[in-house]
Amino acid sequence: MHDDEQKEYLEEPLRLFRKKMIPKLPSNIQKRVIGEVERLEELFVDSRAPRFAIIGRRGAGKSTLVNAMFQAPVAEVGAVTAETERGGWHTYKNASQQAIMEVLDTRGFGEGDETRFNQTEEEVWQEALASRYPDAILFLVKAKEVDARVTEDIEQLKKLRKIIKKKHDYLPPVIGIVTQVDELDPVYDTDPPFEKEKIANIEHASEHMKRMLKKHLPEVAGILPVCAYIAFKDGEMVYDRRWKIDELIDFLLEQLPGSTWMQWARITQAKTIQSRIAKTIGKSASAITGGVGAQPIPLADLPVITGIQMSMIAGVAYVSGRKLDRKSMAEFLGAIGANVGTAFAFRQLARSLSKITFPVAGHAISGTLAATATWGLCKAAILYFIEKRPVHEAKEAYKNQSEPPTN
Ligand SMILES: Nc1nc2c(ncn2[C@@H]2O[C@H](COP(=O)(O)OP(=O)(O)OP(=O)(O)O)[C@@H](O)[C@H]2O)c(=O)[nH]1
Ligand SMILES: [Mg+2]
Repeated sequence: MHDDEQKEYLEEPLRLFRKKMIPKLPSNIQKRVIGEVERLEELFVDSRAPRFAIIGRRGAGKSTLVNAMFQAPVAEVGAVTAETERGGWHTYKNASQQAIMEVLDTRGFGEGDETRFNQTEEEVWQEALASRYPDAILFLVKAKEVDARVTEDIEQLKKLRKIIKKKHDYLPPVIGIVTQVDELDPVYDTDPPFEKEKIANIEHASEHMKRMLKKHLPEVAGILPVCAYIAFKDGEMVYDRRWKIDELIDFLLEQLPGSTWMQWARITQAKTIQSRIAKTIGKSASAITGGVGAQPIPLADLPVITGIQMSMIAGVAYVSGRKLDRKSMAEFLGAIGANVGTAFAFRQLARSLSKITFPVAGHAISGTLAATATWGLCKAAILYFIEKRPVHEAKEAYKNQSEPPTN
């Protein structure tokens, strides 16, 4: 996602801060601040689409799960042939043709059809894994089939991890997913939230899968039961039987590297995820501005610091799925009544920051003040962009500034 707006609003302020501000900081502050800048760089600059390997037998619900996470019919459900893209990467793109998620297609997994492509499964994987590796492996088993023989599948999975470890020195976490739990008894209890009896059977199936996976793969990251069933008509969702998909999305976030978080939030459109990432951004930005503000700063440097706040606001807006442009940022600043200095610096930021003299004279800031102001802006941005609350609430949050949480 490296379009111009992204560079201008997310990356450029960080780059300027690194270049112009960091060298001026006393070493004790410098160290702390650099750590936080790196955190933001991981989120903003290194940002890329998350990559998964989704493993499971035919009909396990791999494509359906992808659609459930996207809330859109992006993957073909119940595809008739197993031949397309076997062993290759499938890239999901947004309307602007940017890659937003990549899935290593392991169709044909465990089907022993090695002759079809004159390539063994291992050869297919070696090829697919030459350039990229999955950040995480999702291992799907139908709830009704958890006691079928999955040992072979687990062996395959381990082989896949081994190749990745050897090639990329990375061991992707494995997440076991019990799919299609709605199919378990009692059959009349089809729609979530499920009744007691169904829940007990779901737990039973999950426990079974957990025991099995743990036995062969003790380091498995977690087991989650889900129902991913959704139906679309003409691109619109007409039926939604999803259960525990948000929990899965949340769990996956913890397994994914920070560089994929921004995209993950946008793909899944999950508000809880978006808020969590936004708060991470806000905490780093507050620590940076607070650290810098802890010592006297020449006025000429203020825009560099304001730039961090702007980068933060742009980050929150981006996470919410908004297009990054001047309009949405200006709208927000206007709505919360941020001071002209902030808005001014922001408008100029993309041009030459070094040439700007900050228009608000005598703007004395202290470390705490800078940190609380930044955190106030973050809270307001979360309410405005993510929670989509009325403007006056965002304004309140900005005015009632408090210290950022320490954890
Ligand atoms: N009831 C129910 N049906 C599901 C669920 N998930 C998937 N299905 C159905 O199961 C069938 C197979 O789902 P797919 O998502 O195509 O499975 P897949 O793993 O991608 O299959 P292949 O691509 O052929 O390997 C489809 O008819 C889905 O509608 C679920 O959670 N509940
Ligand atoms: Mg499929």
